[in-house]
This record gives sequence, structure tokens and C-alpha cells, in this order.
Amino acid sequence: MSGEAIQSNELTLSREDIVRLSERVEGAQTRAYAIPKLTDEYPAMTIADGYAVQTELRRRYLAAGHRLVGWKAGLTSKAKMQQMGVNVPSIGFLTDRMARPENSAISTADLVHPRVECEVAFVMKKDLHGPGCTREDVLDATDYVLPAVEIIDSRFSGFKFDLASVIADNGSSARFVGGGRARYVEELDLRTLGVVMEKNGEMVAMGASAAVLGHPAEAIAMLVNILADMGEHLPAGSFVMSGGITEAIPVKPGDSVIARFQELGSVSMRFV
Ligand code: OOG
Ligand code: MG
Repeated sequence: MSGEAIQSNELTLSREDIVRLSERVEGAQTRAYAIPKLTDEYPAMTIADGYAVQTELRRRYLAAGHRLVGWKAGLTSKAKMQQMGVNVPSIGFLTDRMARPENSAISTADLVHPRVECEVAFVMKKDLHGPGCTREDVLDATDYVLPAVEIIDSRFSGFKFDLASVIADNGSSARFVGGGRARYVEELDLRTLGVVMEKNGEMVAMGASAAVLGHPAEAIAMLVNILADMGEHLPAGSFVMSGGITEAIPVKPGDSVIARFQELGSVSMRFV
């Protein structure tokens, strides 16, 4: 990744390019095929360009009747940053169409190359506005937390991308499953929760929640501050995922996955 240009906050894409790229990403997401990363065609694409494409993508889905249910922080742990070769966190939006019930069979036919990751999810009881949102603000605005598994699916060939491209692809968001046991934040130390991911009965990943920016609420504060840059806020009632604690594990039809969280119970699903 060529650093500076890509990380700048300047918009380089024209309105036409933004619409074109959002249509390209939407096609790949809804028909489940891989595309080259967008920076192959637009090498000067910046983070701001990535968010402009993501915002247009969100507008298109909402216009088509999808409902916004929340947001996600991504690339918030060292394990994820190293796995994906980027060094700045990102955010993406979550819709009703991405939610799957706990214990359900999740189709892989409509996904490109899905991977699963364990996350702590927050449900908000107050609106949050940035800039300047802090971990304390987040904890005060949280109704409860619950364990979640995110099923990410980069639409880029080989799961290879840079920050501008992955932001345009809505942070690889595809499906998510919340479950386990909802808890009030006052009852927990959110930094020290251990998590273990099992695939087909074997442990494939483990970690502790502090992996996410030292404290998962820190990731939500960062998300609120990025939303503020985009002229948005985090409304009460939102479901928010704070980012993968461990690296993401590939899944295929026939796999069953269970994520066990200390204090929060477990979340399971199978893939067909
Ligand atoms: C980007 C999505 C990152 C997380 O929790 O870190 C993400 C990717 O790795 O494809 O959802
Ligand atoms: Mg994630």
C-alpha cells in the first residue's frame, strides 16, 4: 500500500466515478463475484474516496428498501491489521438483510469467500455524536453488549485489498449473527474477556477483547468520530460491532462454527 496518497482525506474521484464504483461494488456484493481492487483502476484513491463510494452504496441499498440497523468497526485489532496488511481502522454499515439468526444454516452460495470472526457487539440506548466521542461516552450510551460472529466476505480477488478499496466495499461486511447472553457493561470488564473460536469441534482462533484498541468501547468511540466526519451520528437502538478480536477464519459448506465468549456465552452457526 502506497501510504500517504491512499490515507489522505482528500476526495479525488468525480461524482460520476463514485456512482460507477458503487454500482460495481453493489453488483459484486449482490451477485457474489470477485472483482479487482478498485485502486488497480484508480491508484490515487484515498480513504475519503472509499467512504464516498461506501456512502453511495448505502444510499442505493436504502433506496432499494434495505433498513440500516447499525454500524461496524473493522481492522481494530493487531491480528486483523496484520492479516490484511493495513494499519488504520475503518467503519462500515449494517443492514437488516445481513442479519442471520443464531444456530441457523447460513448459505455460502451467495458469498464469494466467507470468513468468520469473533466480536463484541454493543446495543445503544442513547444517540452519540462526534467529534470528541470517548470510551466513557460510549459506555454511558450503551444499553447492553452481546457476543457476535461477523461473516466477512471481501469482494476483492484473493481477499487482497488496500484501505481505500475495502472501505468502498463496506469493510467486507456480508452477514452477522448476534447471540449468547446480553450483559450490562457495568457488570463486566470489557478488556479481559477471553474468546475461543471452534470450527468443526477444533479450536481455530483465540484472543482477548483488549485486542480491540485496548478496549472494545474505544473502537465504538472511533466509529462515532468517523461518522461525525461523514456528517452522521450513531442513533439509539443501533447494533454496533467493535471489530474482530482474532484473525478471520475461512469457512465452506459443511462447516459448523461456535464462538465461546467468557461471561457472554456462545454463538453458533453452520454453513451450507
Ligand atoms: C475487513 C473487515 C475487517 C474486522 O472486524 O476487523 C473487519 C476485512 O478484513 O476484510 O470486519
Ligand atoms: Mg469484523
